[in-house]
Amino acid sequence: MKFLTGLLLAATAVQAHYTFPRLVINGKSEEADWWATRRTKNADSKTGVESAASGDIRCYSSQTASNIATVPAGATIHYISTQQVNHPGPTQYYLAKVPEGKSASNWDGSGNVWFKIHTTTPTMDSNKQLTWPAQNTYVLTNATIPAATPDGEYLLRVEQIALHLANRPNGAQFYLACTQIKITGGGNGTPGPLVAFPGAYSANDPGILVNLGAITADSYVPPGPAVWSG
Ligand SMILES: [Cu+2]
Repeated sequence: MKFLTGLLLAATAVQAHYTFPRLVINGKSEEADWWATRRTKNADSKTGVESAASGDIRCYSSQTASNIATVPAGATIHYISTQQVNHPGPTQYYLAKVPEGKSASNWDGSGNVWFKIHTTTPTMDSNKQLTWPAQNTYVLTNATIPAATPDGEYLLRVEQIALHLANRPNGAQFYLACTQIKITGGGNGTPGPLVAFPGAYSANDPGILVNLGAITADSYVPPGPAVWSG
């Protein structure tokens, strides 16, 4: 019996990590895992990226996806996780417009091209723990594609930053994925500020190197640029 309990605990520890293989657009999921979302390097291991300076911080992938998902501007989106997102930390969404002559199905997302469209803020729960929206569920929090986003192909980047070990350098874990999308019915906004991955984050950012037990909900500062809301 004791042996069995140990096995169950070990399995639980592995399942603490997660990947985001499916984008959901206005309530409709991608047809299959990794359909338009680029299969991430941790698809099997589920381990997070631990260095904000790593090339893996951009899309955590070494391959493209076979499809491009159509996303109407103004759409509500979220991702489905393979495991419960049980680690505290923000969920953020970014977009990068594919340059002329490239396609979402082959572009690598390099350069100062990424703008943030959504972040989440924590609350203090009754146990004095900082908790983020959609924590401990299989679905990441909703975001809206700003209506003013210009038409065209984009990479959509989702991340959830696990901060349970973030009180030591490179202790934060980044769980992320990029999806190949085509935005339709958009506007003529000028998205920004634009940042690069890697580059947008540093290991010492107050939202990355942080002791969650020592801050208030109001004082948490998520890493990266301000949100562009269109
Ligand atoms: Cu974990």
